[in-house]
Amino acid sequence: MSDKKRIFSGVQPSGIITLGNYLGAIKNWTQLQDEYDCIYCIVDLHTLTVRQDPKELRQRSLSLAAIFLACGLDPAKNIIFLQSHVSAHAELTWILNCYTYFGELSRMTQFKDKSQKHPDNVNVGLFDYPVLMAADILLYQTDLVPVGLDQKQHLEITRDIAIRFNNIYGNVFKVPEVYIPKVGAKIMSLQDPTSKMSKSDENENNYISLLDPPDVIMRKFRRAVTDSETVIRYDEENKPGISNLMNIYSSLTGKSFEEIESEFAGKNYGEFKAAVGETTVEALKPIQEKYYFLMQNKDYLQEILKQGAENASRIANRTLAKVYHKVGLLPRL
Ligand code: ATP
Ligand code: LTN
Repeated sequence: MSDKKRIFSGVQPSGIITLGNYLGAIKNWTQLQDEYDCIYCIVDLHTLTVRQDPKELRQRSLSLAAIFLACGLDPAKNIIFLQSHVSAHAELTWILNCYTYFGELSRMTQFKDKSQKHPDNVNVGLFDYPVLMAADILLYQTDLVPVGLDQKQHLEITRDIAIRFNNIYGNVFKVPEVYIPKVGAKIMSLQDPTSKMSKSDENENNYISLLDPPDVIMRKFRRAVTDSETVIRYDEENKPGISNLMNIYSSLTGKSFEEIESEFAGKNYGEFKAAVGETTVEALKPIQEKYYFLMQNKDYLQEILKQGAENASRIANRTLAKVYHKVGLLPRL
């Protein structure tokens, strides 16, 4: 095994990923792949907390693998796999459930938000979501977890569970650190810039999908909600729409907010939106080309997932065996 530090992160195959997922998470993953040992998981079990169409879910899981590769993740450098292919995730979840308190899970904002969104299906899985996520991370003795800002609270509970378990049984789990990008950590909805851009949003105009064709991208940006001023200036509180567009533009071009403000001084919102749209179209073009090419070769994608699951299982089962032993389960001979 290499002495590089280990990264673990995941994305739900709950829809086609958005520009938010890309800028908040996946884009950074590609920049970390040389420096770290990276494990990237398509967290299909997590999506079951919301009703899914089985056929579509299968299709989206494979499609997400293609998107990972299209975004630049090299399968020779990273382990890419499906959560449901490594049974240790579900198994460790059960154990960790017994070391997690009802009260702390009740405080999770994602749980509260999603319960409100799906009041007819507030299932136990939704409540337990953070524990499965903790199991994902802790199984791999992860050093660093690159995620968007919305996942910070889940990382905190993961750390709390790990520390609690270690305090009882000695050093079983590495306590992971969160890695949140400086820009792009929270891309907001285009129609409601006070809430997060989310791939399972019912209104398609709220998000840019990574696979949206150029005319759709341009249209969605053109319609993005702004404000009644005319100045392009970063001010999250009073100008959430424009600030969100600046965030997207900054994250794609590497330009600072000051640079953007002077680039668009004297220009109107329409011109700025068109520039953000064009930059997005250009950034997504090579990703989309690669994606459609990969989707013609499903056997190749399946093979990567198979290899990934084998490599991931090897690491995960080592941690699981240790945990089983520590808590007093008799080994199977
Ligand atoms: P869902 O809509 O099904 O809840 P989601 O779009 O919120 O999904 P996840 O699969 O839960 O996306 O998240 C994958 C990664 O993308 C996580 O690291 C998460 O923090 C990041 N992420 C999600 N939405 C955004 C966003 N709007 N801005 C930045 N990062 C984001
Ligand atoms: N909950 C995460 C997805 C996720 C994840 C993980 C991220 C599941 N398991 C482990 C990092 C590490 C989300 O983005 N909603």
